[in-house]
Amino acid sequence: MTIDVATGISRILKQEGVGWVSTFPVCRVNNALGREGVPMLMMRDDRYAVAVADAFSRITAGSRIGVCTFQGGVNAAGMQYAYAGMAQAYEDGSPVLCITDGVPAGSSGNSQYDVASAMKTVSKWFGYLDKPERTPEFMRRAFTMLRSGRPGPVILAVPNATATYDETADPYCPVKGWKSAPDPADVRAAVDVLLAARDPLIYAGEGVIYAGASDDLKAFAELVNVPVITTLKAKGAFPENHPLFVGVRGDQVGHYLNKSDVILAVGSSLSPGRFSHAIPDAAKKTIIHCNVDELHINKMYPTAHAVIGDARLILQALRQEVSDRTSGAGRTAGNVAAEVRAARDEALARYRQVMNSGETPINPYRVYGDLMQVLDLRNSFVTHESGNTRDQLSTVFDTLIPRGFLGWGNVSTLGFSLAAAIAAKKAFPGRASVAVTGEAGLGYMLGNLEVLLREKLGITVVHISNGGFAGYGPGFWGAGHDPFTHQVMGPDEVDMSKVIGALGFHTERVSEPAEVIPALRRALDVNASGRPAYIEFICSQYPVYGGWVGRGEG
Ligand SMILES: Cc1ncc(C[n+]2csc(CCOP(=O)(O)OP(=O)(O)O)c2C)c(N)n1
Ligand SMILES: [Mg+2]
Repeated sequence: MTIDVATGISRILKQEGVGWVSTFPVCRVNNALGREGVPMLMMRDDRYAVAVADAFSRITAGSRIGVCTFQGGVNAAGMQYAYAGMAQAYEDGSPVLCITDGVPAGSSGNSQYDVASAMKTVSKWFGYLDKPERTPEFMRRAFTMLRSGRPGPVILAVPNATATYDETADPYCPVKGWKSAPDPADVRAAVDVLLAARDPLIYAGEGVIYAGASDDLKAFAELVNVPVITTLKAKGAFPENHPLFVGVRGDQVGHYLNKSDVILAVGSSLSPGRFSHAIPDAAKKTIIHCNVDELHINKMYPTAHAVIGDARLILQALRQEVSDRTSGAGRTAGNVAAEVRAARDEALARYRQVMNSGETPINPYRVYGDLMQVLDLRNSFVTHESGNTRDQLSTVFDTLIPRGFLGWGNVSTLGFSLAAAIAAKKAFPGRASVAVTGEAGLGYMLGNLEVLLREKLGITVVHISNGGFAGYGPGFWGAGHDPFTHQVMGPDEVDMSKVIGALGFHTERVSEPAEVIPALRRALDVNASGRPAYIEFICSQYPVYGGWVGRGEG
């Protein structure tokens, strides 16, 4: 049967289990998606079309691939605006499928912006579908790359969506994706080092979540009796109420990074970043680096032992090896759990104190502490924004299940939290979904709030309303690193709860600490009936949070 390329793509997406596609018009595949019954989540700009699909892939750990479409081709306005979304997905290694118009044959070189070279800088693979018959082949390749190896975005450009081909000539079969197991010799070498270590530390990255290896990480950490830190993006990969959990950031994390002699990194690139810990005095430590491929091995620090493969298969192999060598007893060490607990209690004391603060303006930690009380932490989703909400929440917010909290942003593009909260609602409709933002993130998301009303997405936006870009301004923490660009119109000048309330959201403006919990409860209640909520908490600027450890400390 002869079909056009757009119809072929739509049918293949259905075969691949794609339940909806986020978009901002126009893309020439969209009408076929509509005809074929693939629902479209129409965002209000192209960047958010990408970000929602990207976040869906993250939140489902790639088990359900997020797909988006946006305008490309000769008139690539949509693509140019979507670029920020793709750059974020690429930077963070998210397996999202982006479909766009390709520059038609005969039109290349006419516009200034070079689609192919731009797209190649933000994708694991950029496919240009140059012949209609190649539709199944390109889709197979796309899903192979989305479901195997190191995660990253795939971009498919379709120059002629109405060209036709014979659907029966190359019937499409869904791609399962493949994993690789580590070399047993590397596993043995890693275990030699680990069992001889004095103060080993597990450094867990987001690869653990993509591999579905959280339970394996827990079982392995318990067997070897080794404390665990997680990266920002892996927050939740290890249950944060576990006795071996050290933290994501905070003095206790620095303490353990400094004192460790062996670091077993799993599912983390160990890349030096603005929002990650370096390994202090790395030359004096032994690094075992378990990763899905070689890209990050011997990057920045010499890797003493690499173990290459899928994080779950690696953790299972390591566990088996340790178990065999110790007759199932595991590694005996002192009372590691008690030491971890003491280090956490000491480092977190000052945050726990302000989580109970009765001061006004409200201390932002009071909002976070109350949020933890109101939510069922095993059945909810919270994410942060760029700015202090990221730094504060990643220091204190207890995450008990993978993706109960989404940490994001090797570089953090303001506004992503709304996309993440939408994606979480789509992925787990029964879970409460909360985005915590400052005024800058809110500014980015305003145009997209209509989507929540139209789609009846019961999400709560928590605004830590502090009238400025808190990390930039002058205050009790010093002169501020950018005081000239710090202040915006704050709660005294504009009442955002009225602005957003006029749109149709349930809104409240809260200035009393005692009102935080009741207001959050009311918001979550209206969310349950599909109505979005915005709560403005009038807060102090309180840029206090755990730091990231640098290379030289020790
Ligand atoms: C797209 C983008 N541009 C610029 C930045 C730099 N940036 C990071 S946080 C921030 C301001 C945050 O202020 P606010 O939202 O009020 O949060 P607060 O720290 O006060 O809680 C800016 C401009 C960024 N992260 N993303
Ligand atoms: Mg602010």
